[in-house]
Amino acid sequence: RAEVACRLITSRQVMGCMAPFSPHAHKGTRGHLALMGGSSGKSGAVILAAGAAVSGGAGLVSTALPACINTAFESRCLEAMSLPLPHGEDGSFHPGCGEALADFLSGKDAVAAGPGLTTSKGALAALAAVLDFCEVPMVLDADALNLLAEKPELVREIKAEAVITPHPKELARLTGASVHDIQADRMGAASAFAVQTGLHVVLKGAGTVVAHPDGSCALNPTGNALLATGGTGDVLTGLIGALLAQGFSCREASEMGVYLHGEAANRLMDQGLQTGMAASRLTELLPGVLSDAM
Ligand code: NPW
Ligand code: AMP
Ligand code: MG
Repeated sequence: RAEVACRLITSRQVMGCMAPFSPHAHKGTRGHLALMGGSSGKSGAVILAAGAAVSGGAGLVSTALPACINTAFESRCLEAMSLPLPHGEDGSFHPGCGEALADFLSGKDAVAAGPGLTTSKGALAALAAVLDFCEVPMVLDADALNLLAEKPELVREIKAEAVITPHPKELARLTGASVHDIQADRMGAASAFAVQTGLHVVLKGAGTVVAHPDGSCALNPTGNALLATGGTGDVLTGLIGALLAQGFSCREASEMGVYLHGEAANRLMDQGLQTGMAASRLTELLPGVLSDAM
């Protein structure tokens, strides 16, 4: 087993990172996040990610999604804008959405892609367009990672600096290793993939590891098993996207994002919550957690 340099993400490192913003700030100076994902049956994934991006401090959030979930999105997410695009019979993006997505990315400060996307033909075309046209930092999660696992050559299409946020099974699909082997050496697995691909790798699960392209690793001390429910990963993606949109580097946004996300879960546990944490409860706490990090 190769030696991997690993440090702990500390409160001292993260708390104080969020610079108080100028009194002259306006929504156009606070970062515009482009979010892409969602499908029929998984509208919640983009609703959660967009809500977390708003609570994570992005000035503007715009979401490109299949039109069939637009009403659900707009009724649940009042602060974010949406771009409804043609959908196929499978409730995912229509394969012809590429050009519209290229226009959609114009003027955005960061991109988050993958929550609820599916791995359909249309989803693949949508992801390929995003990878092709994105020139700003991005975070890729969920089905964006499952598509990269099916088409490894797409990893080379990533031109921008990028964070990926796999859970162990998603990293297993990407690397071809078993979940068992990844879990047996989480730092080694995350670090090797970060070095191989040049991506910042957030390997999620108890004891989240963040690995950077130089091979260095950071272990996140926050978070707890309240997070073991559907949608918490989608919240993390929106939060990291919001931090990227506000100008944090991939290295900073990945480490701050996992720390602050876990801190929100710790505060809920401190309040006495022991089970049944809806992922949206994290989002409700994020503004307070981020304010404490100022
Ligand atoms: P098992 O059961 O142990 O074999 P998938 P997904 C494993 C969207 N969502 N340690 C575990 O495997 C997402 O955004 C939509 C070890 C588990 O069963 C995606 O687009 C929601 N193993 C899509 O659904 C809310 C671990 O992985 C399997 C692990 C599919 O995403 C839910 C699940 O992985 C969801 O976010 C760990 N820490 N964590 C919505 N409301 O719209 C996971 N596993 O098959 O990739 O499915 O992660 O649910
Ligand atoms: P996902 O699997 O994409 O929904 O992401 C789940 C989120 O919850 C990630 O941020 C994980 O790190 C976190 N998580 C899940 N289970 C645990 C656990 N037992 N302890 C700490 N964090 C967890
Ligand atoms: Mg997930």
